Amino acid sequence: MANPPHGGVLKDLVVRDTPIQAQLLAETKSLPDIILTERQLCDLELIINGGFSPLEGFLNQADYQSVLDNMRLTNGALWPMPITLDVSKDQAEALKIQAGARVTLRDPRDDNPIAILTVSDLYPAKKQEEAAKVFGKDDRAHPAVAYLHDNVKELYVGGAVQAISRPRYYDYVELRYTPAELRLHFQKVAWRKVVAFQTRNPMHRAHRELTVRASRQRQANVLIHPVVGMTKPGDVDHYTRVRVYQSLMPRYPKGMAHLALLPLAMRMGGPREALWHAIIRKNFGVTHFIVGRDHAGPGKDSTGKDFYGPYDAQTLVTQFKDELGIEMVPFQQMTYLPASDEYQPVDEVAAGTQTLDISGTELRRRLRNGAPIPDWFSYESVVKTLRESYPPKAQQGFTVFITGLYNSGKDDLARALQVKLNEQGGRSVSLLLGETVRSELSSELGFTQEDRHKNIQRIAFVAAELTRAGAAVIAAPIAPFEASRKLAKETVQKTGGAGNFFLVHVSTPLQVAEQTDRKGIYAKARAGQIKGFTGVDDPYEDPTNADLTLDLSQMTIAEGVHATILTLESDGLLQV
Ligand code: PPS
Repeated sequence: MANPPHGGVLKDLVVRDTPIQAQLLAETKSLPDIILTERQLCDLELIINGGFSPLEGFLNQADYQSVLDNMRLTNGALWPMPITLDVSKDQAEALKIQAGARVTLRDPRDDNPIAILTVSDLYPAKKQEEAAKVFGKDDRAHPAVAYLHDNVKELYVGGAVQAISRPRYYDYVELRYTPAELRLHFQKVAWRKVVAFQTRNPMHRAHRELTVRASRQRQANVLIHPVVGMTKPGDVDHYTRVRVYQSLMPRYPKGMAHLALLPLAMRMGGPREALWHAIIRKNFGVTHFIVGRDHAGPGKDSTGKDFYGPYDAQTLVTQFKDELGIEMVPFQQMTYLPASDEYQPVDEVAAGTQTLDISGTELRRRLRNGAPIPDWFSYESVVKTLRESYPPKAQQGFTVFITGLYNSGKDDLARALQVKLNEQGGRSVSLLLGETVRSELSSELGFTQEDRHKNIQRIAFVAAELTRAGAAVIAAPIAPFEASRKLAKETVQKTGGAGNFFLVHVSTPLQVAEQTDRKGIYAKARAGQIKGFTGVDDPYEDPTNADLTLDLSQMTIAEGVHATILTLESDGLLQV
């Protein structure tokens, strides 16, 4: 028998509203729409599938205040996290949101109607109070507090929802279980006691050992229940993590453990979040829940101190032990004992015993450098998956962005660099010369500042996509404006990841570029036949932040290429 849900009844609104689904769908045609944010969609999915039982919608003002003050709904049910639907004032006016109004809530990805909300009330978000009461302090270093101030609109809409359909997914569909489906699964495989493990990170040997220990202690089966909604910004993406979990599952004795994905939007709320996680797991039919060190911890505050103590979450969950209806399995951090080749919670390790650990930062460093990750820390299959998603520098893409005056030698440098990188091998090399881009991508653009900016952003877009795919990109436009170059760098760094962008300034003086211009373009510009020519009657802003400055009147192209190659090498990109 699976654990009864929080409040006694599983609020599976999809099942409840299936008989009137056609009617609701027809009604959506005449209703105003709210296109949900990613976080609102995660919340709504768990409202309509019963993961957030006993909620049947987004909190009204009285429940919101009660959750902030007492971690309870006004009916007394324990509920630590405000689940609110935020809208802007303009949106509320435009959609005529007022008590009694009905609004369609739509999936932002495909516009599908997920539910209809009947508005109970519209009230102001108390952002500072919410931050202080729910997350401990109004400090933007906390990701949920930053989200609250930067993303959450000023008004909350309360009200119950009627479900139309679940959000559609194409990824890992077979691993996504609703509470009802998971309960059925437990029944099918005859699991009476289930201990759930919550995670937003890749799992390694320590996590496997911890869950096996919890299972032994409580004689319960194991549910690996990772969050695939929103986690902490900067976390490993969920595709990689799910592949990691899948590769780890065969490490459990057959039939002992099961993997199911949870579309939760985490808040990193430490103790309150742990309580919330436990309630959610209870709704999924789970009987035991692991709370480890620094559960759902957001890291350091703006003064460099941890937001929460490492075991605050355990303390809070213990406080509500009797009414919670799901048993916490507390754990201290696991550590490796090389002498006995086993993992133990740190509090159980005898004084003087040698232990080994690899921190998250150290793991990222080893992935970046392709350094070994020992067997005692992780499994080969897990490391392989991580290395595919986080290739070492030597396999990452990069962009060399060469800027300089017309006929400064930048094109010759770019071509020679292409040859050298082709000789090196290992990457596909793409050359984006100014003239190629102008004819293939930007043929309708002229040479106003605005058009030049557009041209550079198109180059940046292409370079970023190629860099992300692991290519070596050499771009060589004039790119006379600092602001355009800065944005290009940001685009490549954001999309291409890893920050592999190098700005090379070919600083050959105008006079030399002009003297050696065999095509006579400068002469035409001087004669007024070409207007707004860079260096003649249009500015070139010298870069202030170039990674390399090469005056090709003072060195050969070959020397310039060597210098560029050495820069790439020093960054670890060319290591063999
Ligand atoms: S920019 O500023 O980065 O968008 O310029 P870019 O795309 O590199 O284009 C340079 C080529 O366009 C020719 N051309 C001009 N350059 C600068 N200013 C003006 N007004 C201008 N008009 C035309 C210039 O000769 C370069 O041609 P290629 O074919 O590359 O030699």
